Amino acid sequence: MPKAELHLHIEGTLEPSLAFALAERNGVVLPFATEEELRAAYSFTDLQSFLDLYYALMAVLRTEDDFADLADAYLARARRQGVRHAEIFFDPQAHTARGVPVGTVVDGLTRALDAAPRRHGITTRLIMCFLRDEGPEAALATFESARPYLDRIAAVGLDSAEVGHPPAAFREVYRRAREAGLKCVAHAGEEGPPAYVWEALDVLGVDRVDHGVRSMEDPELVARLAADQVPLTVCPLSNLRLRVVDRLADHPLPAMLEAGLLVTVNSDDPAYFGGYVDDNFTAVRDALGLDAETLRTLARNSFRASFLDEETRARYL
Ligand code: ES4
Ligand code: ZN
Repeated sequence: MPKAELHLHIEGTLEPSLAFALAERNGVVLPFATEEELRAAYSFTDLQSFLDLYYALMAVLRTEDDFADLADAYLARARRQGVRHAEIFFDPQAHTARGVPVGTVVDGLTRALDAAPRRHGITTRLIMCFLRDEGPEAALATFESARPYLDRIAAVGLDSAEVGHPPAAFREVYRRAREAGLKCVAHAGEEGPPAYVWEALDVLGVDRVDHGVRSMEDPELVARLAADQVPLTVCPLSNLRLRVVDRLADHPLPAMLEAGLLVTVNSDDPAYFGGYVDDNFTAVRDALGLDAETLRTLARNSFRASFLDEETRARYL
């Protein structure tokens, strides 16, 4: 089924095999001797323990070619899962902190993304995320250092450790992003409370909420999200692996659809969470008993919620 993927961290598509190949190519020594040893480290139980491994493995990403190879590998797999359009997050601060210039990251990623329509039949957008646990001043500095590349960036986002880092602190960088003509999204309501979703909407003015599953705890928030048809990019296998839900059968996705929310299904960090986007569709179908029409609605929602222009979007609806 043709679909768009709207919540995908490109660094979260780094498979163990590519990590070892890039480590070899760049002379980087990983703290894991074998792929098996690395896979054994995927025993995270919450967002922070996942992020520790996610940031550690990025040490292998150093050159423009590395970022191009990473993105091309994702696009090839995504196409096999029915993806026709992908809006892809990247974390510039996770690379600049290691001495990799933001231009190297953007040039490498856009080389693969520019080739994707012909090579894979996938259109793309790039979303630059700020690491919320690094704070608002670092986000502002990151935004300013990326100004030369903004013509290749569609939107800004906010990710990393959520609890204790509410959206409101990032008001100024979102104001600048919007002033520069960018769209705005933010992770909110994954591990954080509904108040963070309210702030993402009312202080940051986001066009979409990433995750947002904890919005279901606040009926007034649900009413607002439904009334404004604010898209929510839900990531079921991520929620399961990071224990936002104990069992997929307990996932709020059906209740979210029932409440009239504009929900989409996405893979988040597929190399870490046990599946790409169609694997997420299959998992919720099986665990929650979703019928074919509901699955079609979710796929249609992914295009409705995308940043594609109206005319292109209409061709998928
Ligand atoms: C992330 Cl699942 C998740 N949540 C927040 N930040 C992230 N960065 C990469 N994956
Ligand atoms: Zn995410």
